[in-house]
Amino acid sequence: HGDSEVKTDIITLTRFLTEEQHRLGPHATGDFTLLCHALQFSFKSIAYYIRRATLINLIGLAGSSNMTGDDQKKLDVIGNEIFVNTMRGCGKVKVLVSEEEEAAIIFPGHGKYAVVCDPIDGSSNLDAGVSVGTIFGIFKLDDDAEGRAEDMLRPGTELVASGFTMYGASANLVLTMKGGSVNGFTLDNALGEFILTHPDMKIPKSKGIYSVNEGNSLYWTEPCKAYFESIKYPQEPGVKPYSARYIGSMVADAYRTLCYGGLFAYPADKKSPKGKLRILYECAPMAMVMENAGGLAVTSDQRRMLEVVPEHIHDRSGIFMGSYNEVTKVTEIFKKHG
Ligand code: AHM
Ligand code: MG
Repeated sequence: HGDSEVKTDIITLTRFLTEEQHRLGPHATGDFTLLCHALQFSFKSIAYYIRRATLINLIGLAGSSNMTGDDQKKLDVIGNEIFVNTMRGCGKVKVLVSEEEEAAIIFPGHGKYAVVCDPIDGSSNLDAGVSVGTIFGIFKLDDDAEGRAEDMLRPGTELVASGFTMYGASANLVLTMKGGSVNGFTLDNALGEFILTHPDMKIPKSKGIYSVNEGNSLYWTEPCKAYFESIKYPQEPGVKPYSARYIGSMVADAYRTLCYGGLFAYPADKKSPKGKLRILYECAPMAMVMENAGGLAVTSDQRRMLEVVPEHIHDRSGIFMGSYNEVTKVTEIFKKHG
């Protein structure tokens, strides 16, 4: 390579995936690579529609609500349709679980993979132009699996890959594979390619930032109250209280936490004893990203998030995730007050 000012030897997601496939050796069939290509197309499409939302008047209610009774926005519908269609079209997916679909979708054919997704998480923020994102996880099915919703009731430790795309100032894709590192890609709109911009992301070990919906504090359990008190009113001389940052869009809060460190929490509380966020397509994929970046993710009863097995595809859990030392502190305080 020469010293021209234009960087010509860039690593696109396509190149990254091809190199990964070669690294896995000759027995890798390329099915996973094809599935990832379909995924990246859905991210590009969703990014495109979000960007155009105000222009083509997509903002507003679609006149339907999803199974949990939330108002469903037009973009939610579109994001879900894009996702379902790309996953069906790639021929590699047998089962798909989406936040927007009450039942698991079973595709005919020989797909070996199962995909979980929240096509547009944080969509209540869309009208205000706040960053939203797509969260996804990929499981590999047993060779003889027929494809049933029950196939998805597994712990996050069995995810072969997971990640999310944040549609912000640019579209940022964070991808991690089982036992691997966390890599960040940025969509170059002109090239239409995700470019590796954040290789081997590591979450800082400690950081005095907390991210939680403080408006729920009336309903918090005693250990939960004790933890947040401890970081807001430190007792040791010279220790500064933590800063609060809460966007209310998990992907954006998680991305900041990954980049700067700190703690993100959506605890189970007296009003929502199971928490708000969904295990399969919100908590587990994020937990895998956090752990592979050197952080931690635990439930409200301080179990490792990735080991939780949901009983139903839409089950929820409390979650505390982020920097290693910050999550460890949560666990210590919960044990003391539990
Ligand atoms: P959604 O899947 O209906 O968009 O809800 C999930 C979102 C997360 O992005 C975010 O972390 C959380 O809900 C915010 O909830 P709250 O408004 O209760 O703080
Ligand atoms: Mg969601």
